[in-house]
Amino acid sequence: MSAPAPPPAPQFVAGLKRLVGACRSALISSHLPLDGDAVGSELGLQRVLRALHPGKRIEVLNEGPVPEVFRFLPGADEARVLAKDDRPDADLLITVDCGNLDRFGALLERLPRSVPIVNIDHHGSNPGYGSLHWIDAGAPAVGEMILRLARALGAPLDAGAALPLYVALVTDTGRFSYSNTDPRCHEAAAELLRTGIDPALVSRHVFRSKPFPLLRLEAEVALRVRFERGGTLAWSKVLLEDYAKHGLDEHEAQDLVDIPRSVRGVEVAALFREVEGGKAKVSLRSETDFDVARFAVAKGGGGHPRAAGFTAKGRVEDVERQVIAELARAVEGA
Ligand SMILES: [Mn+2]
Repeated sequence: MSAPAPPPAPQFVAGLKRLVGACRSALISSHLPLDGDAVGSELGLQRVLRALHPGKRIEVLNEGPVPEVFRFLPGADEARVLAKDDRPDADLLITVDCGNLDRFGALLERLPRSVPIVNIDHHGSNPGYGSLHWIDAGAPAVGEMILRLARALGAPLDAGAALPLYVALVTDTGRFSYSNTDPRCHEAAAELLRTGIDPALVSRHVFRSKPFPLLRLEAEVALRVRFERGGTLAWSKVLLEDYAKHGLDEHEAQDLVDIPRSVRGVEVAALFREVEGGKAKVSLRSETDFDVARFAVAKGGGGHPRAAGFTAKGRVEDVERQVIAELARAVEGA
């Protein structure tokens, strides 16, 4: 049996009401890369708060643009990108789907330290930063939490809010296929669909609108898949030169870890992504009880037990060799 998802704590709801009520200008933000849950939660929350506080400045601002596949969402065109030397005039910051404040480099430096931060997240590794936080590691997506928050705030739920929240839910659950897909997730989906939004339209925009160069990059990543531990540990990599070669923006290439992960027999998958500054980003996925979040947290990253990541210093080939050796040992010992 699965109990209905609990509402946010009354203290959180009261605190949020007080902060939003008292602020002049609020920012809603998430860190890069912006995935469907980040963008969907931002836009859904913006819609909810604007309905409750008409006339108040409530903006979505990120360090990068909303990815092309999510630009069909209402409000996406209005989302701001933090410009160089931009000092946003805001007195409240709400972060969504951000497990770690360290990943908010530039934006935090541009805001006065006195600006209160509200932290709404579902990463178990979230340390609870900010002046007010609501972390529910059992939530399938932050978008699902925003739905419960809207209910607790007494906000109307229209299709304009439901569409981004549905995108959040459908992307973070891998189209209702990952282990975080539970009854409450489908209950939330049902509630969102009742507003009249079209799930087929979402699928077409989000999952069937790939730029052809991305398909070519995915083919290359598939050819680079390597295995260890009898085919149960699989990984691949993306190099900086790949984006230029295929004429792609780095942010267009997400979820590539699903390529090694999708192979029969794979229990733990990794993707190594070369980034600027002599570093590599490592994405980890687990199909078993092996907790990749624990592994990632030990490396300064974070995530969920079955989906986590971290950034490592060094050449991507060196990071790859070292992390695979460590992963193989960790899986062995688990
Ligand atoms: Mn999420």
